[in-house]
Amino acid sequence: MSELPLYSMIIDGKPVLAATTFDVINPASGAAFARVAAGDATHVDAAVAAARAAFPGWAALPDGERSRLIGALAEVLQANMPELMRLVTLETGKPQDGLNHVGAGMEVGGAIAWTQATSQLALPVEVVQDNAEARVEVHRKPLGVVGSITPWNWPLMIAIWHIMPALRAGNTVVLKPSELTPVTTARFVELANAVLPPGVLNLVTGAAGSAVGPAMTTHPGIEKIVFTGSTATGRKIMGNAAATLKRLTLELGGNDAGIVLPDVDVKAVAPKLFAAAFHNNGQTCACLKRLYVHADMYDELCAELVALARAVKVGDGFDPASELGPIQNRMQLEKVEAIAADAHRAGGQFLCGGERLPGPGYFYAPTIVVGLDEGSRLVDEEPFGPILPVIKYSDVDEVIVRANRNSNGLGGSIWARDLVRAAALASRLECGTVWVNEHGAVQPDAPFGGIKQSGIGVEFGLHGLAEFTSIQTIKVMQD
Ligand code: TXE
Repeated sequence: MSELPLYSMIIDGKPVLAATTFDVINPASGAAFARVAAGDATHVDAAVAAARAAFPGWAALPDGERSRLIGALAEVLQANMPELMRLVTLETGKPQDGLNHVGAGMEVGGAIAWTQATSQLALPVEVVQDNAEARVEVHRKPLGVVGSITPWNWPLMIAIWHIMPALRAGNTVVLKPSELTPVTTARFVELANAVLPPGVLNLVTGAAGSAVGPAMTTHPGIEKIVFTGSTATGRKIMGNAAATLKRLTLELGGNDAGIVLPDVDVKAVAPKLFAAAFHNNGQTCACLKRLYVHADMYDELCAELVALARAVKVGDGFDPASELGPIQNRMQLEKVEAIAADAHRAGGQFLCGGERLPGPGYFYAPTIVVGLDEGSRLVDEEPFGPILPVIKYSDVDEVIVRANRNSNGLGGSIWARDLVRAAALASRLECGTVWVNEHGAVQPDAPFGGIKQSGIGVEFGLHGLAEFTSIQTIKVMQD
């Protein structure tokens, strides 16, 4: 019998085990460090039943009371920050601090900040007519049970992004974390259930290929699915959700372009560009994934980026010197290797990296490739790993067209000293968020989401909160 710690599901406020368990791997060692209950469709049924039973009471709470309880969840996260940070590093591999401070500390700290901010959001009744004839009010009502399906790259943070607005709006939740990173989420849901009424937040864990995800997306008792993950899985979820006409928020992949104009200070922007592309090993939906650089300073900027890539410290996330950890899983490492092999075949020149690093874990050297254009996999697909194509351009109007020639539309950035020109170019990029002189930074009050194949709907702020509600219009005639 294995001595590994065992994490249970949480259904109706109680820990629930299953007939079997599955192992969770530490990507820095390739070895299992925990076991998790391998749930199935019957557990989804039980969790949905608990969430449905809890819904009327939770939805009927005074708004201020729900806000207070969500504020209490922020305190729970804060009080357990060291343990949660340790679990984040164990299951994702990301360093405790990390390149540009993007690591486990940011993940748990961000979870606290988002929870606090979401506790303060409110969608008051909107009055669109109030005169002698009639009063017309627009009310926001909770949907019922929300199903949340999360990925492995930011497991706790993304769970918080899903759960908190759902709860704030008065819904109850059934949450399924990625089979690759269920542990931090399981611990958080356990802690949260000491604060929330039973059934308000339920956790069902499933092994790879289990029936848990499909059972949620087809379940007649779930009103909405909020999903963050790949475009391919997003399409399956949308198909499965059709029969019950579920509401959907889908935050899918991105292949964000960054465009560097010739007026920049190369030495000043290089570290910012490097961090935007390589933080969390490129495993963030809104990492900079295609870098277009003007011919005037192309060689100079490439040299700066290569120096940064060679200097960055890759290692175990618990080593305080590590800025980048391993890639989170073997499948993703192999995907990065396949895209690198394709880049070689397509004539790309590797200025650095291009290989695994020694060790039992899934480590890969930060890699910069030049000499490729659209039409190669490395430029057209998101590698979701530490490999960046740097692409030369000479005409600004043309590069906007090239950047837009991609099925993704999550984020993009313009890097320039002339901010007026940069802002004008920003509005021509086809994506949900454009940054000028930064890339990928999100905040709890600004909507974030993709267009084209990058998703449907937005998260964060009032626009994000509204997606967890339905509208009821009430018209009262005045005589
Ligand atoms: O994601 P999946 P994977 C991208 C990245 C990566 C690729 C594949 O390019 O290489 O996705 O990663 C659950 N019904 N992103 O395979 O499959 C699954 O259990 C319901 C971008 O890990 O999308 C997990 O909980 N659920 C992304 C979740 O979906 C299903 C972050 C995500 O898994 C399901 C991560 C089904 N049929 C990867 N099949 C981003 N947007 O940031 C799987 N799942």
